[in-house]
Amino acid sequence: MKKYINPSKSLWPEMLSRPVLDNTSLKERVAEVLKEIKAGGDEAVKKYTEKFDRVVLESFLVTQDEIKLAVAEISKDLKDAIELAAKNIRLFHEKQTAKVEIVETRPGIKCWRKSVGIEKVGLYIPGGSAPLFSTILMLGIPAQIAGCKEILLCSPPNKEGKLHPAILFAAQLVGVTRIYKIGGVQAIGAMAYGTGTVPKVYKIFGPGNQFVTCAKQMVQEDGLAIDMPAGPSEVCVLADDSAIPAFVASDLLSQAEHGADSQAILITTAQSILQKVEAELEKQLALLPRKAIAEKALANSKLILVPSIEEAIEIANEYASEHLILACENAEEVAEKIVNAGSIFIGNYSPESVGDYASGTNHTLPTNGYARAYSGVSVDSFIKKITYQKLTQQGLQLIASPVILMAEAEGLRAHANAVNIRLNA
Ligand code: HSO
Ligand code: ZN
Repeated sequence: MKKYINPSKSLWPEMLSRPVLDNTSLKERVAEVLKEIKAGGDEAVKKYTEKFDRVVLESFLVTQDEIKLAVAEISKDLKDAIELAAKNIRLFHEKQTAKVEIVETRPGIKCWRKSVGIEKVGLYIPGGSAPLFSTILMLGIPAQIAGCKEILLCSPPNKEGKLHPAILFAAQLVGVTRIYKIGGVQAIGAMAYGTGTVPKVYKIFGPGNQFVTCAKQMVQEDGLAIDMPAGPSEVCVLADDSAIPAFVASDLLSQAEHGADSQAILITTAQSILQKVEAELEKQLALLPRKAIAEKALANSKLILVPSIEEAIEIANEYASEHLILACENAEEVAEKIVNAGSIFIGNYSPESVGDYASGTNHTLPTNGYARAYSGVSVDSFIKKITYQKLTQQGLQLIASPVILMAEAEGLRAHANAVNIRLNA
């Protein structure tokens, strides 16, 4: 890990830079696959599933029998854990719905706004080295609360043509309506354009590798909505001398084990913490099954020593981390001073892992500095809000003259007429 001791402000941009990915060579290949899926539908999906996932599938749709089998396959303990996590996530997200309020702006002029679930949404869940079934809870539960009617899920099949049983269990638990064994760019293309077996959706959610992310950006150009621009996962820990070095190191490593391009940043006001965390990192890293991945991620990571907590806060706001852990005195007060972060973990007993799985908050969060302007996924991400107005004849009389005046001033006579014609009727 690169170390910065009392870095001057001119060093901050380099110090807080994220690993940059070059996707220019990727774009052409992704565009080619998307084009084929759009034109060829299921046949093209089949071709690319064979090419990339190395399996020939007769049907991509997961059957009820397959789901039953998978549910029977996973242990009771894991099922209970997933159910408990789902319950907490549901409790937290249920409070995100707003009730309709009618505002009478003038007598006889009523306005209101209603949330309506996006009818058809698609969730993408990567396969690969770690099947993150927890993400199904994070996307499926808010989709269900929002009232989305069709919730599709795509995930790449393994070489036996199967999905991980925990993926199927989580999907049926949160009310996913159809599950497909389709991965990568093919999955994004199938959900974006529709095929014989996959209906077209209006918004696509979920993490993925560079190819999937690139495909999501491309279908967005074609008019589809996506959850947010995704990048490698990251954590920032802000620690003073009240932090516990072993805890801090464990948090940095839990981020690092996600992927070689993950980033973990420690900002501390205490020299001794910096040294002890470094020693702990070495100790804990050696014991990790995903050591090789975590080691690579640590190479992109930074240890920063600053003279004051105020400066640490300023740097944390500048970095705008996806996850921010506050392991310091008066952590709740410090949290009040944070304006840029995806999700904040307050105090020594709030590791990122709890938010990743089961505290109740959502783990689909803005990366790559997007936390300056974007929020994580919530029920809001699955709804659009329709506004309404209803005027009585008297209500219309009340605002007729300002509307007519403004319309005339904009040179829009037909607008003025639409009011006048009613007044004179
Ligand atoms: N930290 C990841 C989410 C995750 N962690 C899933 C474990 N499983 C991105 O926020
Ligand atoms: Zn995680």
